[in-house]
Amino acid sequence: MARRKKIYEGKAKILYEGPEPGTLVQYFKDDATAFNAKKKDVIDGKGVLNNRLCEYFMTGLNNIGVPTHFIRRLNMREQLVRACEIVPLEVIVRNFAAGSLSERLGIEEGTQLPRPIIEYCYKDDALGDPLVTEEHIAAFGWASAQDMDDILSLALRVNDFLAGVMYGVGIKLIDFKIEIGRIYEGDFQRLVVADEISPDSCRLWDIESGRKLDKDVFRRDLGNLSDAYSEVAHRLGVLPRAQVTKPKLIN
Ligand code: AIR
Ligand code: ASP
Repeated sequence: MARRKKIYEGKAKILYEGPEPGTLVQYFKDDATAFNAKKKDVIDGKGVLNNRLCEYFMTGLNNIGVPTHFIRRLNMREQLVRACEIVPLEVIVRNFAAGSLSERLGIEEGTQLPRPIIEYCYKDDALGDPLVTEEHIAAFGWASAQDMDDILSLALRVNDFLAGVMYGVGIKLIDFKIEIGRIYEGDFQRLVVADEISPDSCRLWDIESGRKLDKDVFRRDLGNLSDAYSEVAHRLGVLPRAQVTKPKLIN
């Protein structure tokens, strides 16, 4: 069997050449990293959960008219996506203070923000993905003014969609990160939501208890990460609840 061509390997995913031109296969690994990969572990089943959850969110976005790179899920760990050129920015949307915003501005985690706050980080692992402003983005040509308008509108639509879906299952969307891809169609380019949307890239708190159901469980050693992700998947109906079958006594 011919070995398929690896296009790129990141911390949590691998991209392989797809079956047709303009497509890629996105493979979800079980690896978890945090703090720019200073903390690492392998979490059994994380890749499978993220593949399913990402499929769920991307399909929903496609269905409501928010363009994404997602085509279809192929198997437990892989999905077929459209090849795109990734804009070198991490686009973060925050509804409640947490993480680096709380640290930077001294705002208690969980504080509701007056409006969604959008932040941009320059995607560069060696630099630790530093926060940048639109001045940097324009000056260094990472995205045009028109791109930035489109990116803002995509980010806010994703926020409304995700916050609503999560609210429906008793989860508060604190913040999330997306990446944006460019797809060229003849003389035109289109911006689409790319990479992944999963509990690795969001902060999700149970509304009732405040329990964290996202990667902070791993970052802050708060318990079992795949239990947290499974809880999100079960609530969304992405995975059936495991049948708790007690051993049968045969006598
Ligand atoms: N994020 C940022 N870089 C990688 C990821 N996954 C996500 C975090 C969090 C949001 O962006 O998971 O949901 C904001 O992160 P922070 O650390 O800036 O507070
Ligand atoms: N995934 C990134 C890293 O490995 C950022 C994070 O989630 O903390 O550092």
